[in-house]
Amino acid sequence: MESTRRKLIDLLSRYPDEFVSGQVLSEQLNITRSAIWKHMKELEKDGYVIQSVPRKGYRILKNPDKLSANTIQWGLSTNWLGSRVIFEKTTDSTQVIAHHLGREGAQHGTVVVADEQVKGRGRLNRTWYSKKGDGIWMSLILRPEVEPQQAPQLTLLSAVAIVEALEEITDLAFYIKWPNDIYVHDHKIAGILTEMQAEQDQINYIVQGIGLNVNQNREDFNMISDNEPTSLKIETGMAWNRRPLIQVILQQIERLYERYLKEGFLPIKTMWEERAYRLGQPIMVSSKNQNWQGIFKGIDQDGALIVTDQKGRDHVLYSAEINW
Ligand code: BT5
Repeated sequence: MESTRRKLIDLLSRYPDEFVSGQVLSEQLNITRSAIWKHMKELEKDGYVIQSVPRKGYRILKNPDKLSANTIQWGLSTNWLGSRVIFEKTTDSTQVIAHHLGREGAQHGTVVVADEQVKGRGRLNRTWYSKKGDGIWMSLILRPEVEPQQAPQLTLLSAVAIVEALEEITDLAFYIKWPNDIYVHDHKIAGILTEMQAEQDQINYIVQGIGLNVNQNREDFNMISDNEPTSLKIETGMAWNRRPLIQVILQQIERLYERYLKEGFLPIKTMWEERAYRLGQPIMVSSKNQNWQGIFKGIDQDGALIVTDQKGRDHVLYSAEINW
């Protein structure tokens, strides 16, 4: 966001119930009062509702619900994640844009957000429904200096971060279904899709897609037959503003990512297992065209799934579908 406008918002937000005079704003920002007025008009285009009263000054009546690169970045307290934000009103998939940017050399921490995806995708090219204005559909470009085989750990890392973010803003408990689904009350609310471009022993870039259902109603999911998804609105009975949600998620991911670089995967593994959906319970495993039942024991040092079979032997699975 243009830095003057960001400062302007910061100043006005410090006194939410008071007017701040044009004089004070112009002195603090070292610009003319007519420049202030022009900036206010630009902020209104971003969805801010600003009250301006002669001889009193300005105050913010409403922060925008509308997403834009500016509104996402204002108030975002990360160091690198989201330092560049690309926003699209509608697009096929934020993954496609992020891959394109990744190939072109976009910086680590670039974030692509869309209001609507018309070809949103999950794993194995499954459809990801991404209704306009009702969810968080975003892709992160990451350039981690870790081995390519460690990339799946980043899915687990972000899953923990998203759970922490959601628990920070709601009173609900969220769980992670291995490897990439976030669950609440036995229903899927979010999914993560981690895709990688790598040479033999080096990651070129990772595109990590995050889809989180926010303001959908139950009937918005009628077309999904194989599970019963949910949204924050369905679970909490109220609508949510996506902008602060995106910010908390990015903040949590950046925080955990830095911890991962310093301390490795072990702390993330522990946090993940604390939030694992149905840990210790019977599960159905589908892998390599075989279906079998076992007990979900946990994850290993790499983030692979450990399932104990009926003879008591542990199996370490790097890719599989699990069900109940
Ligand atoms: C995922 O795949 O859960 C990963 C979803 C990643 C979506 C993000 S949005 C931003 C970025 N851009 C993209 O195009 N994708 C990423 P998977 O585990 O394969 O789950 C897919 C299955 O979830 C589908 O087959 C449906 O059954 C179900 N599904 C589809 N849309 C859903 C939704 N909005 N909420 C919950 N479940 C959904």
